[in-house]
Amino acid sequence: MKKETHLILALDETDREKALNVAEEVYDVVDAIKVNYPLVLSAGIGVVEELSKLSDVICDFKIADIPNTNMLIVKEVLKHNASGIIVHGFMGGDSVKACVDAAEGRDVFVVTEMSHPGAVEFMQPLTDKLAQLAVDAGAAGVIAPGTRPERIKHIRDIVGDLLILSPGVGVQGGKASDAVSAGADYVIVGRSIYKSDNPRKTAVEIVNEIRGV
Ligand code: OMP
Repeated sequence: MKKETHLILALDETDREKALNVAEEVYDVVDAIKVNYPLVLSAGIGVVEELSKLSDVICDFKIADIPNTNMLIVKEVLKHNASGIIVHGFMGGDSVKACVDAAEGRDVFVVTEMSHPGAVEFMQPLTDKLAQLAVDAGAAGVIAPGTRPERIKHIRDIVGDLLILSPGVGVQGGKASDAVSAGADYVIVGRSIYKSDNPRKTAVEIVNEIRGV
């Protein structure tokens, strides 16, 4: 995945045509496009391959199963030309390792602590272990909360030079420049861009904010 603008678009738009239009508008100002269940369930998995003609695509399926099922899911995802995949870590090291092995060099990102308020209930007490698990399993990077820059700093201390991708910027209240200053390699932004009247202008504004850091 390239690292030019440090911005990843979260394309959770469920109208296929609208989603593809937004992707066409912003693909050259983002480093990757992330898809999640909302778009894939509405448009079909083929949308991943379609988007991959414009950009690297990260499949955010937050995989959380036994190692064999995880392996099968990752292999299916890769058939559609995804560059990366997001997995949970709380199932344990064997389940994450199964994803890394099945990914055959493609990027696996492990969720360490989510960006929403509820993440402090059960995830935050486990964040350190999940971050260490990502390192031990050979993941390419981790997901860390763009809503809590101090937690990004903390997670950076554990994961060393692994990539940190931080969602929660924009509608959830996080600020791109704060996340990058705290150590995020990329910020993930969804609604602020794809719901904007001018998605490209909004994306460029975020990129400029990041460049100011
Ligand atoms: P917006 O809140 O619309 O910018 O979208 C954020 C995107 O990042 C969505 O696709 C979420 O599913 C995803 N996300 C989080 O918001 N918080 C997390 O902790 C993790 C993710 C993720 O794994 O991408």
